[in-house]
Amino acid sequence: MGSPHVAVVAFPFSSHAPKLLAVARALATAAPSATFSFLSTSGSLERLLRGAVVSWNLRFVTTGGGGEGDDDETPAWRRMELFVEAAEAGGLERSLEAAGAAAPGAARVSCLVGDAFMSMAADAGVPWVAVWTGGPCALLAHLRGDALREDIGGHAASRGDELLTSHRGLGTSQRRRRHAPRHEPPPPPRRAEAAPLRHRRRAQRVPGPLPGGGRRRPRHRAAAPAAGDDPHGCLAWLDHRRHERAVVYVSFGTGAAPPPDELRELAAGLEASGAPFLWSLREESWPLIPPGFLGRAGDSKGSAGGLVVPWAPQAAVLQHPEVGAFVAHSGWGSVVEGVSGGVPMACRPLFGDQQMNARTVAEQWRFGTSFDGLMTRAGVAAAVASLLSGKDGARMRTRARELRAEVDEAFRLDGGSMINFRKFVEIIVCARE
Ligand code: U2F
Repeated sequence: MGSPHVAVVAFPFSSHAPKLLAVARALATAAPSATFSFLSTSGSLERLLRGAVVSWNLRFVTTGGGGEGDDDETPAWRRMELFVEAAEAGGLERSLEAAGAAAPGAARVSCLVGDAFMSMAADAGVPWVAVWTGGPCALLAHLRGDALREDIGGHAASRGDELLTSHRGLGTSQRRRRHAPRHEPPPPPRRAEAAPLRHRRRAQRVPGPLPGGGRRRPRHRAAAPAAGDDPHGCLAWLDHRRHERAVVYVSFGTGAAPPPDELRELAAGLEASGAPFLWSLREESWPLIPPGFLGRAGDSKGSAGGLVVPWAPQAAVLQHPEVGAFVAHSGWGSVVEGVSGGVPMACRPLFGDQQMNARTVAEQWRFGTSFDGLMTRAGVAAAVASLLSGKDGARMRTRARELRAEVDEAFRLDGGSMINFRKFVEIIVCARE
């Protein structure tokens, strides 16, 4: 029996690849006697590895893309589709063979840990563990996809307000049918093909369990820096503030953005709140916010009330003692980082699992709130004031602190997450065809 060789396979779009790389790094450090190969496209690897220090037993293998690249002409959904098609058409298996050939002792891949969106990995002929980077309730909704579809049928719109109480695990916290993840509709001509709900052999594929849904499709963020980079001096700007937990941090992740009208309302609401803010906003959206707003916000050296940047080192920002509130789309990575930082959140879910994640924040974990529909100037100002210092927000601030303490506990050497992680390492290292 050769030495273990684990392939970690990324889905190279939005923040999926950095999340898988974090998994790969943790695994490689925990199992120094095993070889790990991280598979992603060349563009994705180039972005991920800029300045990164990685363990000696973690290797990088370029997968054929089809869909990946910095070609702005091709819409993101099409690049994703091309990428998945290429992987399904034998691309993934060829990459696994290449990883084996290049590994020490030409050790064949003995286990595959892959982003759940790479469901073709199930057919690769090696034990496969799928990593779900979204919220757990959304995963449950995907796994129960057939039952949900049968239950709701063509009445998703008219029955949207009904609670999901008949679905175990989904109906415990005010989750309604309209909160279930939806199939993001691709534009014609594929729409006609995708509309009837077909049975899908692999329930965890990219489309959600329900038809219809969000109008905005995720956009590829080709130029996003590596997660920890701070090219715009956000941490230094925070260091210069003097009032603990007084800053509101705003970010809508790496995919979609709120529509222009809402962005303007958000900007006006931030100003109206009077709270200092740090806003990670992609530069393409800057022309959409009111003239003069950026000027008034100031820059990283100024002492003005706000800082707008195209990218912030979010995880570190949310750990900073100055940050007291987080306005976000409730992407799962952001929710987890909000919890880890003990920062109460105001959620404006945009698509996919984000509706369910927002319910988790507001109704289940109760350390935040969710906008009831669109963001308005008054709604943003009120939410920010409440989270930072309002009476209503006191309970959420307390919950946020309690949850952070639970996270700290879970990540102690003998904590629940660490025990589970060590079990996981054992499983993948011992896995054999
Ligand atoms: C998709 O999520 P997103 O990539 O849009 O959002 P998150 O899951 O919240 O992850 C964003 C990550 O990017 C980092 C941030 C998160 O780790 O710290 N980041 C940053 O470092 N600096 C910035 O200025 C902006 C972001 C999808 F849209 C969601 O619905 C899913 O839940 C998610 C699942 O992986 O993928």
